[in-house]
Amino acid sequence: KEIIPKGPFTPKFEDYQQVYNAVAKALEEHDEYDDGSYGPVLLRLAWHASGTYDKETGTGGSNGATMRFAPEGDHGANAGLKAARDFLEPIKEKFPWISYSDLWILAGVCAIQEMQGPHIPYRPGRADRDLSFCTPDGRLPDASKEHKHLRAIFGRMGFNDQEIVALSGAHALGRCHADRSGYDGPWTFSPTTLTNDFYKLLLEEKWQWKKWNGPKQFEDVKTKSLMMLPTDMVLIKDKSFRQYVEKYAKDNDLFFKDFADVVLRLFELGVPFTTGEDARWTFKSSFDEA
Ligand code: DDH
Repeated sequence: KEIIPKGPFTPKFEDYQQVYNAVAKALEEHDEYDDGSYGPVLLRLAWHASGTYDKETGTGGSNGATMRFAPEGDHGANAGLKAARDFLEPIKEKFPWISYSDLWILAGVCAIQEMQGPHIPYRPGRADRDLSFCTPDGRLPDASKEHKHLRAIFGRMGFNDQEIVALSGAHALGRCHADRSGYDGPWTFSPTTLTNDFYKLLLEEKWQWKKWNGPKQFEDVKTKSLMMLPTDMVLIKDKSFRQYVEKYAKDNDLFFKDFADVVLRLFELGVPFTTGEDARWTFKSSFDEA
């Protein structure tokens, strides 16, 4: 006879670690994608789910997973993120008790850790919401803009200059796709391993405008195989931003510490947790000892 448990299933840390392990396994299995990993696009999904937060109105943020719906999924900034959402669909089927909103953020944490980044403490508590919660277009950064735009966009989420620079180190990972954003190319030579290379390359390479028909972007003079967005270049042109680029270029441990702190907060923006900060868990990665 089947034993039917009483009451709703209350998943525990071990259950979420199993979801983590399933995402990590799928990352390893699907090394045919892009530069060999879905990790970067999974991280971008988690960031674009979270980065819509507006501290004044309390709207947006990772609670809701409203990018599943057309208005938000079709925003220009979200072009290509369907690849990440589709990648996670079999995981959602296997663990139907997890909300899409919790799953997307857990996958972002997993992507960072599996690309050898720092551990990012995590707590569940996000609930999926309907399309009436979709945020208006224009809340995510526009790569063609200047320092004022960066401070306005990230200030709206509650982040300062140091935090903007720390978050931007994520561009050590992944690449731009001409058929998604219009921009093209990777920022670093190892786009599936998180390091402070983004900052080092910004400072150490010579950058020039790329001559092409696409949107204005920079290429490195030496190899012409790396890129920087106009908003990336702002981080060394603006004095206040630049001091942090210099710090992180010199000290990978400091970058990892500040990156973990600020990503943790990004991923929790606007989430009505019923648990305290002490309820955060740290998932074991493939690199941790058993
Ligand atoms: Fe980014 N990003 N991002 N980014 N981002 C792109 C790709 C990736 C901006 C624009 C772009 C962050 C901040 C900014 C990642 C993570 C993060 C692309 C290319 C554009 C354009 C998309 C495509 O063509 O596929 C701008 C502008 C900003 C800013 O103003 C600061 C932040 C804060 C993060 C983060 O994760 C914390 C990642 C990862 C990618 C690579 C995606 C991929 O598919 O590969």
